[in-house]
Amino acid sequence: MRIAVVGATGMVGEVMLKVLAERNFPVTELIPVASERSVGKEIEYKGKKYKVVGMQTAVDMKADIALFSAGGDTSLEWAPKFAAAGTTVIDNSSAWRMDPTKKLIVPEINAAELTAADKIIANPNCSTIQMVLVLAPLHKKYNIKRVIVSTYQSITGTGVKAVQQLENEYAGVQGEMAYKYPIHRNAIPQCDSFEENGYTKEEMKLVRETKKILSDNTIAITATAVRVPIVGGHSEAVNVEFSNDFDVNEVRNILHHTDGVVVQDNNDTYTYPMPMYAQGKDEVFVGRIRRDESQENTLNMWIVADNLRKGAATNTIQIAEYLIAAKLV
Ligand code: 2RA
Repeated sequence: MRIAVVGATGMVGEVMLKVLAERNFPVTELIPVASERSVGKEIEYKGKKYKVVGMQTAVDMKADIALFSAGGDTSLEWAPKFAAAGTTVIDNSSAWRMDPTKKLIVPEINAAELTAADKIIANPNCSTIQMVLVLAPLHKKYNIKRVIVSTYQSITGTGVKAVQQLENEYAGVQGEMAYKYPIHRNAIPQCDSFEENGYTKEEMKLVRETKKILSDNTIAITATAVRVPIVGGHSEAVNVEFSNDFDVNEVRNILHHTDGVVVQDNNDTYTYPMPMYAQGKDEVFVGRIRRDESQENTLNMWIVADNLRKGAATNTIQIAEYLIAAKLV
């Protein structure tokens, strides 16, 4: 497979290259792509060096699949050009996610929706992916009425500038700010910009994308997204009300048998998910599973995942693996 990685020099792009190699993805030709200022830079993949090329050069090379993580504006401009050249694009930005003509895919949930006609496929937001992977089997079994989610999001979701800001603040030096406020010893209740309704874009991604992936607009969802000074992954406190009652042990068993989910839930052994231990892994970890004693048919959970892997790079590559296995590319 001729594979283009668009945004190859960025944080997610670098993880995509790492995961492609780890999963021994059938890459016959790698095309690292980045903005003009990075053209000519060398990247290494599986011990071999490749020169970064610009966008138009990459379009002209007619990759089979292009894995995009280059921001929404770049995706809006260039994904259609890659698609017109016959390349199937899997995009990590928010540009296409809510487009009614585009599929929003978590392979374990809805890969079967994909057809050969899908030439631009949207990868959901990282905080959405880890939540819906856990919610999907429970929705099927108990029917979700409402979700309340609070997120505790890694600074890697913002990018290199945020990681540098935290390191500067650790060192007590003033540097470029990724956020309006210090992130060291702080928690910032704003991820991305605010919308008219007073929620942030990050919070509304959780609301809108979850409904699209689960194909159910009747689910009521509200979210609060918070940035915290850690790097391992995103954590989420999820409260979910079902139409039907449930048994907590049955919930654990359902999740234990859900592809891509690992249950870590034992108070006696202090077993629960934490981003420090989720970092570098591809699974979504769930624990603190307990009935919400304040409301019937309602459950509390704690969900953690590496936002750069299952939240971005790995999910994207799993979509590409599905396309190949289903002979859609
Ligand atoms: C964030 N999910 O964490 C967003 C974008 N990666 O900032």
